[in-house]
Amino acid sequence: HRISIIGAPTDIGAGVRGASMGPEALRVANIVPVLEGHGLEVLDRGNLNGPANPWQPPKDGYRHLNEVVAWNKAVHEAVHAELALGRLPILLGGDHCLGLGSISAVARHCRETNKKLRILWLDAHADFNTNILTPSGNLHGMPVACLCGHGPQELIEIGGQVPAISPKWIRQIGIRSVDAGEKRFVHEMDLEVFDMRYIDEMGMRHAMELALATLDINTHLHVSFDVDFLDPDVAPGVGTTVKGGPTYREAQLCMEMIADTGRLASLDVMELNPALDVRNATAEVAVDLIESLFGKSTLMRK
Ligand code: DIR
Ligand code: MN
Ligand code: MN
Ligand code: MN
Repeated sequence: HRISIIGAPTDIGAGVRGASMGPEALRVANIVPVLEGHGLEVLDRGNLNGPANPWQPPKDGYRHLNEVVAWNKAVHEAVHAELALGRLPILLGGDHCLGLGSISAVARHCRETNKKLRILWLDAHADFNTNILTPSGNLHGMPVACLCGHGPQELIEIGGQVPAISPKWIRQIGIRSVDAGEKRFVHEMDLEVFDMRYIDEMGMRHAMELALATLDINTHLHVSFDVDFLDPDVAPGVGTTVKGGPTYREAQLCMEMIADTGRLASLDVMELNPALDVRNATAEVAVDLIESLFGKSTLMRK
């Protein structure tokens, strides 16, 4: 695959400022040369532009809705353009509200090319809130619901088809913080969630075997990697840490098993917050894991 890096420097959907610095921190942690080291052709397309963060309270259960729409439209067009060129887009966030723009573009591309879509959502959170259910009004807690057609019209229609995706296409991994109303909605919509209890009891290997079970030769696999997926001991540089996440080794196995499918076709790396990081260590761990996602392995594959 030929890779295109797209930076989206904003924290417009988050409750803590600083994810706007994520793209540059990932570049400083050498994301481009690391991928090139695996023989991949990488083009850094630079950063998208969008409205500044006005840091206002929520209105009707949404904070910064107009600005979130503007950023997501920019992300949607940029990601779709790379896919149309036959390239593999890596979106560097930015907060996770931009998963809507990215994945709606992937879904549109899959409709245009008759591909089956599977989405792995690696996160501490389900990101399945609505303006009624949300305790915060922060849109980074709502992108999965928006993709499934539950959200403000201006946002859910960005992909050109509502809903952009079916909940059946999503597998969530590493979940350990779901708000009360959100929990009922996840249950109602029957999302496939491999939460931390499942990973504790069954292991990351079994969780990933099931999460990847329905891939075939015609599948476009999208990975949406919220860096808060990782345990805060290894990844402190995020706005909403939740203890009890995957260890470094569990996260490596998760990425290696995805790489082994050979189906990865687009990626989001979201919520890295350099303002809260320790000497860019979280960015370095993220790049290390991305390297595994693109085929780094200790030994030759047999
Ligand atoms: C919480 C936090 N569930 C909310 N969400 C996220 O505000 O909706 N934190 N995504 O990263
Ligand atoms: Mn998230
Ligand atoms: Mn999260
Ligand atoms: Mn491809």
